[in-house]
Amino acid sequence: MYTRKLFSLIFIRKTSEILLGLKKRGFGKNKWNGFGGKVEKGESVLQGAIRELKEECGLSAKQLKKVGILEFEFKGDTVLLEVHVFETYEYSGELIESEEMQPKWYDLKDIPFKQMWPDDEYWFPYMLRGELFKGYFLYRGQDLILKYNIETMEEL
Ligand code: 6OG
Repeated sequence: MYTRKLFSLIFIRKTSEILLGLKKRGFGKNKWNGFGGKVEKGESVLQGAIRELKEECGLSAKQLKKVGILEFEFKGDTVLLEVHVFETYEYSGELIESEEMQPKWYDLKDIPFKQMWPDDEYWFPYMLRGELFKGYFLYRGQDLILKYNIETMEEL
């Protein structure tokens, strides 16, 4: 029996830059990623995304566009992570470092894939091309992808 856990993952975009955060603690520590986290009981994925964005980097977003859904399985583990990926070009507020994340703008040419989850290198190109996508990744531990699949979607 598998248990599915819902997460949000948010990327703030500019034409040629993307905002990433260096995770300072917990799952994915020392990796650059978007902002986000577990969706809590009683909130939608979108509400969770807006909440996490504000908590982790101080920025507010009214509209987030869902661009992808990722499913992660870790061999030998019955928990499946379902991560809903959002992006926006419109935000307000002051960028701050939080206890969880150290934010930094990256030029799209300099995305630090070597210090990110290995799956990112596979699906980022879809997001950067503006394609909607669904992806599945089977990991062994947290460094090795045993199997993956990505497809583009008409809608999510
Ligand atoms: P908290 O533990 O902070 O939420 N996440 C992943 N992101 C990528 N790019 N690859 C993965 O491969 C991921 N697994 C989880 C979802 C964890 C945050 O990290 C994302 C959340 O935004 C395995 O509550």
